[in-house]
Amino acid sequence: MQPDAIELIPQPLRCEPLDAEEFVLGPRLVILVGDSPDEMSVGVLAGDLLGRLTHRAVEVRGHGGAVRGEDVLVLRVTPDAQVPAPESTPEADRAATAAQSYRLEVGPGRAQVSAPTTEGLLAGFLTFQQLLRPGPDGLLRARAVRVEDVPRYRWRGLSLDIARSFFTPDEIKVVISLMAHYKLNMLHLHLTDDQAWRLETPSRPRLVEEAAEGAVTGGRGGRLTVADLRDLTSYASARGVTLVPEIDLPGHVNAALRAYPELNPSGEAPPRHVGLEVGFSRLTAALPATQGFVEDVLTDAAQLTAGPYLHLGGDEVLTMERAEYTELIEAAAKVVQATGKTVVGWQEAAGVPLPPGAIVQLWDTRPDLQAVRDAVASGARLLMSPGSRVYLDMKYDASTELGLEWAGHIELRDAYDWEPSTLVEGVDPGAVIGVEAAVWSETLHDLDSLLRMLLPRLAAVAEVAWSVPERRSWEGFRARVAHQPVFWERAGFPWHPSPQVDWA
Ligand code: TNX
Repeated sequence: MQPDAIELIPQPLRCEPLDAEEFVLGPRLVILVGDSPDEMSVGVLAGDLLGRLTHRAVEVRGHGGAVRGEDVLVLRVTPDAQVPAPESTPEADRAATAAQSYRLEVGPGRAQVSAPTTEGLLAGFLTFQQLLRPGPDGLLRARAVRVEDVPRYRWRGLSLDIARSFFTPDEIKVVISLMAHYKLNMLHLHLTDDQAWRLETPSRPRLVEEAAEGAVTGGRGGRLTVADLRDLTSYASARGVTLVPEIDLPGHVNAALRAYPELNPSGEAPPRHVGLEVGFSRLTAALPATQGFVEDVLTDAAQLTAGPYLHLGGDEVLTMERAEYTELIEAAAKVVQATGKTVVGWQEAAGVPLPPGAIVQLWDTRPDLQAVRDAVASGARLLMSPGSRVYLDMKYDASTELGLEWAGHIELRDAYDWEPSTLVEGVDPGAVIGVEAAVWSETLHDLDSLLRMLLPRLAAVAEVAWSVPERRSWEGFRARVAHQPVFWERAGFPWHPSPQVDWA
């Protein structure tokens, strides 16, 4: 049997069909978990998800075992379940990725996920969930398989722009659930831009008071409160997703300049920005108010999120000399470092001396990339977000109603058929920390529009980030993705019926 005949996305490292009956999700389903609170919370989430699928409450039981006649799903954390990272995983990330590994075995009456951590356990459960298909009797069933799986890259992300147009916490949760379904683990939130400032920032209350209701023309205003962010953090964490906040500096700051006029050389607030132009707004290094502002907003953003990363932007500052840009980014990076977080910045920041281990996010492969190579040579890691592959706000083709076109059209195969480790010539493949899709909201002003751009391309990017090159092929992906709409439709998600796939 071909490996692609088992319809999983992303493709696992190893997956072998077993010669046995399938597991039927019948009325006597129980989830058995280990004793730790963390295992119990994965069990509760699994029970909740399966309960929704079966329209029945699913019992989650600690140790004690099953009663005869019950169908059991066993979820357990055990160090010996670890699957070693594959060759193509960068040395620096082998331990972190192996920690996200899992083993799954499915047979009649019993399915078991074992993993070294709860992240791995959750990933294994989600694989099990993807195996579930309705049988002729209407009951869901999973075929008998053995899976051993470990991600290739530790960073499998999606960047979501909630600044141009706002997405509510509930909508962000939908995106997080979708990410988890495809084992994406990093949600980068683009929280600030020219049009608006979305994050309640306690040290600088005027930011949301004055600038949260803005949006691009046709877009939605709104803000995330401190409580919203806390709630999103735990929702995401329960699903294996880490939030990465971005405060975009020193450009993309028109909203901040409106809220705090002392950040302008003239001392006067600029007009609202509702257009699509970029690159015109900027902080000014020589102004006395600037450094305090940068310290306040980055420190607040660091304190409000639990994850180890903080993104300081750095993109598209078109009205500033290099020296001033360097001064501002260096100062901002020091603030981030002082908060204990790892600096992430867009590729323009690569020319600036950054703290050790900083992450440079590549988005534009058109300019000369020497500064990126140099940054890598001095220890930076690279996050791959090439616009022409993974900018999911690009139109699929000329007939796509919404979206932009500056990086070209991106059909499903474009999003799938590329290799992150060789994208930038002359860079050590070991420097690549992972892959991140991005979806900007200039033209996407509601959840349905957003989802139609994400599906099916997000599944493609997830496989690029998770699966080793030897296990990836367009033909294989094309065959497997054809069976994904059952999940999207069950959830009521709109999607783009790419003509490149024979949808099942
Ligand atoms: C480029 S990529 C941008 C964003 C736009 C996006 C639209 C990057 C760092 N900047 O400001 O929203 O293109 O596709």
